[in-house]
Amino acid sequence: MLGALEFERPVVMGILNVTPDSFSDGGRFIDPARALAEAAAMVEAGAGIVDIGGESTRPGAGAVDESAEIDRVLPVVEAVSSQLDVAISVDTSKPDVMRAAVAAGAAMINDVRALREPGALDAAAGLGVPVCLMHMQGEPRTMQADPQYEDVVLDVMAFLEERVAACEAAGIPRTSIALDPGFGFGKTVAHNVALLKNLRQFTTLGMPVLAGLSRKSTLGALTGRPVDERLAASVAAAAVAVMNGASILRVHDVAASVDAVRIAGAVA
Ligand code: 8Y4
Repeated sequence: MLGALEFERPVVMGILNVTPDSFSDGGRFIDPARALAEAAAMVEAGAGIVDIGGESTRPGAGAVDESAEIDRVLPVVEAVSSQLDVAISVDTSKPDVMRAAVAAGAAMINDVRALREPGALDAAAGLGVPVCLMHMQGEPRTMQADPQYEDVVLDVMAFLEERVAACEAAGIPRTSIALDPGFGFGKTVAHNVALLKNLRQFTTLGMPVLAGLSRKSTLGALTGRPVDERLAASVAAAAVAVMNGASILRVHDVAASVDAVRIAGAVA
């Protein structure tokens, strides 16, 4: 389904978090049936991809053990893959999670560390599925402390070009790569605004651009709203991203985002 990453129209990627704060009783085990119902609602609302992730990469979050991440993600990938007609991306940086998820039906790897973890590049190359390479400065625990760039757009583009070269050297063709500036990952509000304003620059690299702005703190800073009141800001940001060339929009609120992406996509 995502064989070659080419998009005639922008596509909405719905976020399915399978961390202990979602679909669980607070413990280690999540309920795949509840996650599946959420995924089904996203597909009904027009999501073309469901992004399933078991590691929280929010600022300040700690690392997740590899077997715990597989225990969280695998039952949900299996349920969605067997029950729904939708492309699944797996949000992970870990080679064993990539292999297990693709074996269970995931069609894409979404790695916020751009395949920089040991073994990740070779694992992704061996699996032969498309990958999203995201830029992050630093590590989730500390990345928002004091992010610095010479020129955020040029610096992030240079990083992504280096990761594309590493992918090609490992056998992942450019036709299987999406690029993502990584909104919120080691960036100030000004950095995030500059990246959104100049997002079209990233399309000159010749690969589809993924934008993830949904509910993020930059939208809170620009609107003064808490995370649970950022729907309108998120939808507006998705529309702007499409106007500026984005092909994949990673969102929490699929139905509203699909409408916005359709309008922006019609005139982009
Ligand atoms: C409220 C809700 C506040 C969510 C912050 C957040 C991206 C991503 C994430 C992204 C790609 C997040 C896994 C962070 N963001 N993958 N993942 N691009 N490709 N924070 O922007 O959603 S998690």
